[in-house]
Formats: sequence, C-alpha cells, structure tokens
Amino acid sequence: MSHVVAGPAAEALASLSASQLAFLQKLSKAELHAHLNGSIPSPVLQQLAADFLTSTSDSAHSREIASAPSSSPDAVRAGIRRLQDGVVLDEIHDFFGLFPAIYTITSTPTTLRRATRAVLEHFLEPHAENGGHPQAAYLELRSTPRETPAMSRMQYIETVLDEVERYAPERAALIVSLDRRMDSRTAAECVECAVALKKAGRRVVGVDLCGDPRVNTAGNMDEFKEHFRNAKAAGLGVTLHIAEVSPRIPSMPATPECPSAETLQLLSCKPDRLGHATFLDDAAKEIVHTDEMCIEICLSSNLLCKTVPTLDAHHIRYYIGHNHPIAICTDDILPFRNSLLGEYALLMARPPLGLGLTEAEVEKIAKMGMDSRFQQRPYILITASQTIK
Ligand code: 6MZ
Repeated sequence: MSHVVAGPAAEALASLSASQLAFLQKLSKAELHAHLNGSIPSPVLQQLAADFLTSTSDSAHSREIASAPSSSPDAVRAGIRRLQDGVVLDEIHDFFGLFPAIYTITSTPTTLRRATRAVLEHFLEPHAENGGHPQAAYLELRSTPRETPAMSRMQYIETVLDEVERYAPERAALIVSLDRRMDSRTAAECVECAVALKKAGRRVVGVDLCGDPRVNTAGNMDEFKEHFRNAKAAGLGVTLHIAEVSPRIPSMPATPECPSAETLQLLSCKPDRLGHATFLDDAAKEIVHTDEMCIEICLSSNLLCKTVPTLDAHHIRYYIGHNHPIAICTDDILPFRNSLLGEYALLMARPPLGLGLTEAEVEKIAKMGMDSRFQQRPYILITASQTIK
C-alpha cells in the first residue's frame, strides 16, 4: 500500500489535465523542507507501530525497543489511529502533539533506519502513480537528533546519514534540526556533531531551527546565534523556521517577548533560507530581499495548520510577484497527506483550487528550488521541452 494523498493537494491534482499532470511528473523538483519524523509514509508507520505493539521479549529487536519507549502502548495506539484517520487541526499548536507517539516508535537505531529508508524511497524512487518518475530529483531531509536510551545524538545522526549515503549519495543530504525547546548545551552538541561529520566528509549540508513556534527563542537567542555562526563558519547552510505564526499581539511594539523581535534576531543570523516566513513585516521583508534568502513554501501545511486562510491569501503570491527565490516543499507528508507533486499541482490548478500558474512559471519556480540547495551538485533539469545540464 502506498502513501495516499488527500486534502487540498489531492483536489488540485485531480483537477489537472493529463498533459499538465505529465508536465509536473517529469519536472525536476528539489524537496528542501521535509522533516524525517513527519514524512514517514503512513503504511510504514503503521508497520513500525504494529511491530512496537506486538514485540515479544525474546528478540534482540524488541529488547532494543523496550529500552527506548517514552509513550505508553495505549498512547502510541491512539496517536497512530489519529494519524491513520486523517488529522484535522484546529490550529497549528495541535500539530506538535502528534510527535510523541511517532517518536516512541522511531527511538532505536533499527526503527530509525527503517523510517529513514522509507522516507528516502518515498521521495526518490520512481513510482508508477507518478508516471514512473520520482517525487523529487533531490532531497534535503531534516531531522532533530534525539538522545534515547538506545542511542546518543551522534548515533542518531549517523544512523540517518548511513541510510542517506547508502541509498542516494548524490541525490540526498541531511540537515540537522535544532528544536526551539532545546537548551543551549544540547543545541551546541547538535551543531558540533554536524560540523564534525561534515569535516569527516559526510553528507550533512546544513542546520535548521524548528519546533513549536509557541516557544519563543528570543530569551536565549544570543546563545543560539553563536551556534548558527559556528555552523556557518564550518560551511554548513542555515535555514530557520521563522514567523510561522502571527505575532501574538500585533499592535504591540517589538519587545524581547514579542515574536516579531524574535524574527529580527533570527534574521541577524544571516540564514541562507527561511521556513514558512508567513508573517514578515516590511522591515523583515527588506532584509530577506537584500540578502536573497530563499523562502521554503509549504502550501498544504499552512492551509491545514490554518496559519493561512486560503491559497489566495498565501504569501507565495508576494514572493512570486517580487521574483524572489522560493522552494516548494511538503513539510510533513504523514499528517498533511500531501506529496511534492501535489504541492506543485497547487501552483498549477485553476483558482480556487490552485494558483493557476503557467508551465513556464512553474518551471521557473522548480529551478529556483534546485538552485537553493545547500550543496550544489551537477544535475540534469528535465523540462517539458529541453534538458539542461
Ligand atoms: C515547525 C516543525 C513543523 O525533526 O523529529 N516540525 N517545526 N513547524 C512545522 N510546521 C508544521 N513540522 C515539523 O521531525 C519532526 C519534528 O519536526 C518539527 C517538529 O519539531 C517535530 O517534532 P524530526 O525528524
């Protein structure tokens, strides 16, 4: 059973003509914003959950699992059922409650390896339902290193990297995520691991700041800034989730407690790319334009988390209008039930299902994504009419 696409991406896909669909399937697309634990294809997650719930105490695997769980079997069952039924979110904050159940079943090297392999296959294997093409020509997968009873943070990163390198050394790379809830020591450890692995020639290409945007990093931003500076100094790219939710009190002047102050602090780290960037004010937009920071756009994610009411109101329009670099991304295919092809369908479908862009416009956007990869590698860009080296 394969990953099922539903919601806005599925509606957009269903509305395309055969030739539009063939055009999108063939187009070389880069996936630059996909969270590993949010991108596990649902059938694989269900298998991992079943193994977790039925494991007996006489196998090495179950002993490994038994040393790691953090949620009870009942909580895992409820979490997986929720994901299986299709998640309906009242607001973005509900979203982050989905992860404890997932984390419980990807807390050992064995299960993390299986999850990583499944994500790589989803994005990079040619699929019949995708016209025999892969979803993505190139994938920068991101994940937050977790210390569990079964592995250290370094082992976590190495486990994911082993799969990335074994499976698709030229077509995939890893971004190490820092969660907003991390204390500075943990964030420093993650960056140190990323830097050491990059120096050792491994395919770590960047660091990210992610996590529940309710957690305001303004308080410890000075320390986080230093970590991002260290990452940059080592040649890693930096991408930051920024302004994903509206400032709590829009009328308030910027203060350290106000997320818009946090936005300016994050921008002062000189990130190369930004995740979401939904609620940037004029001062922030000015910086983003001047420094040509690519915006990672996640249309279904924003619609389903209700941070953006409609496609028509989406900030992608502003960036397209200003010819600013963007990359079209899925964010988390597991809860959002989308696909990279479906996100591109949202660009092309006629309004109100999509933005109604032309093939030439969509092709240009796909190239922007390819050009915004942290590690530029030669690649073949297949377009409707030509092949460019
Ligand atoms: C912010 C998000 C996110 O890292 O364990 N994550 N952070 N905004 C989002 N938009 C909806 N979607 C996912 O993958 C899961 C983690 O990615 C972050 C959250 O911190 C989540 O726990 P990894 O592989």
